[in-house]
Formats: sequence, C-alpha cells, structure tokens
Amino acid sequence: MPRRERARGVLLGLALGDALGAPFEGRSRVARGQVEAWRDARGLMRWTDDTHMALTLSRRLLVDPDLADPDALGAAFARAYTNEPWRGYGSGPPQVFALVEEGLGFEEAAGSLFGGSGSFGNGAAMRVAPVGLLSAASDPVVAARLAAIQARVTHTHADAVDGATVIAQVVAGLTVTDRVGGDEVQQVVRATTERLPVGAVRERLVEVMNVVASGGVPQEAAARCGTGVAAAASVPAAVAALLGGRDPLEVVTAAIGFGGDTDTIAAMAGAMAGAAWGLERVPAGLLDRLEARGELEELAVALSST
Ligand code: AR6
Ligand code: MG
Repeated sequence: MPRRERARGVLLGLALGDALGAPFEGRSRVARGQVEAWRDARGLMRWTDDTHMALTLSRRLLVDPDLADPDALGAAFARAYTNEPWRGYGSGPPQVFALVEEGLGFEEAAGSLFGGSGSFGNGAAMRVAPVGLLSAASDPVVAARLAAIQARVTHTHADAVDGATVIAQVVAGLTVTDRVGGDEVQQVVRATTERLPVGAVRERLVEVMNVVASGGVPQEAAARCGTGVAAAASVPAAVAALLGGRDPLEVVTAAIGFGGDTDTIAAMAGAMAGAAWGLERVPAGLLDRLEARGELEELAVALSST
C-alpha cells in the first residue's frame, strides 16, 4: 500500500475514532450495538479537541518540520482553542494558555500545572500522530524528539511525553512499512516499548503485550491498564485495541467498547490502525460524514511528502 494511503489512514483514522467515540465519553462500558448504530446513522460527525489539536500540529509541521519554535506551536494551539473552546478540552491546556497570556513561556507554564508535576493527561498523545507521517520520523530518535517537543508545550509529565512517543513511533513505524500483517504490528509495538524509558507507560505496555500474547482479548488488557484520561492508562489501552484488530473500523469500535475516555482512546487507536491497514475497508459513506475530511486528507498527503 502506498505511503500516502497509510498517511490518509492516520489522520482520517484519528478523526474517525474521535468523532465516533465522542458521544460515549465517560461511560464505563459501551455495547457494540450502540457504536454500530451511530456508525450507521446519517449526518455530520464532529470531532473534538483531539483532532482539533492534531490539525494545528499538522499545519505547524508543514512550516516548521523540526519544531524549532515550540512557542509558535503553543501559540497556534492557543489560537485554535480561543476560536473553538467548545471542542471538549481538558482543564490543563486552557490553564497553560492563560499563564502564557500573563507572560510565561509555554513549557514553563505547562510545568507549573498540577502542583508543579505537569499534566500526565493523554492530550499530548492524542494529537501527536501527524509527527509519525514525516519521513524524518522513520528514525525513532527523531520521532521521539518531535513527540516530546510538541508534548512539552502543554504536558511536561514524563507519562504524557512517553505516551506521545509511543503513538508517534508506532505510527511512524507502520507508515514506512510496505506490507503490514499482524506480526509487523506486534513487532513495531514491541520495538517501541523496548525503546521507552522505564516508567508507568512502559510497564503497562508490557502488560498489554503479555495479555495479548497469552491469547487474552483486548478488553481484558484494557481493563488492566484502565481507560481514564491519564496517558499511562489510555495509551496502552489504545495499543490493546490495535493489537486485537485487523482493520481501522474494527479497532476503533473495540476501543470505544472499553468505555472511559472513549474518543481519545479511539482516536489514538484509529491513527495507529490507519497507518497499519489504510482505509480500504472503511465504508466511504462513513468517511464522507467526517467533519473537514478534505482538509485532513490534504494535510496527510502533504506531511507524508515532507
Ligand atoms: N496530577 C493530578 N491530576 C492530573 C495530573 C497531575 N499531574 N495531570 C493530569 N491530571 P489535562 P488533556 C488530571 O487537563 O491531557 C479531553 O477530553 C486532571 O484532572 O491536561 O489535554 C481530551 O480529549 C486533568 O484535568 O487534559 C482528553 O480526552 C486531567 O487529568 C482528555 O480530556 C486531564 O489532563 C485529557 O486531555
Ligand atoms: Mg478527548
């Protein structure tokens, strides 16, 4: 499958997971039939802050692919938030934007949150997938560096940075591969996990891989790591959905079924699954319902030729 098809799969997979998962956010379990009914409905499917921030990051990467100016990225996030504050943002990013208004730098402001520990939320991981589309990101060191730079604008906690690194490296690893079957996905996840620093994200990824390797269903793996907004829970949960699936719609539906932070777990899972399998098996009618579908595709193609 051509690289640009995988790239389209990443950004549309992210938006699809986000928009399909959004109505179910916060539920403890979501029945498959409920997700299928929403999948088969008609009308525009709006996405939330996950895709909103991923769009902003995509546009910035096209003008500054090294993220040499992180504060310019932060300012772009802040402008997007000011224009559309109703997208379902967590409490952290708007606090960062307000502190920057008062004169702090972005990283300094982000580092002061939550008693000085910085946010461990999944906000840096949910938006990072476009980093994995850059050809430079096929080097895992580059992917990790860019993931961390874009994270630290709003999320300085090690778990948030590690979570973003995982999504960026898995997307990058799968986007550059010519042929992807179940084995390649497992290999990319394992290599990514082994490169991570010791910490909560790595620990739970190991647990997810063990559950899946011993024949456990993704639901069981996700239940072990939790499905809340913490990066250390939701990023491994998204990986569990990826490891249990064979096409993006199936992966996203499974991820929503876990409950909890459904839109963000499904957005991260959808981006990784889109990188692995593209969109061939996703009904065109469903993609047509996605808000800003055309712009997402254009950005994906542009990023994958950068
Ligand atoms: N200590 C205690 N609680 C924390 C800490 C910490 N160090 N870090 C985060 N929390 P936030 P996000 C809690 O606000 O990561 C949206 O729906 C705290 O309750 O930085 O950008 C997105 O779509 C904090 O408000 O947001 C995501 O699904 C919460 O974790 C989700 O919210 C989230 O961290 C997270 O987005
Ligand atoms: Mg969300």
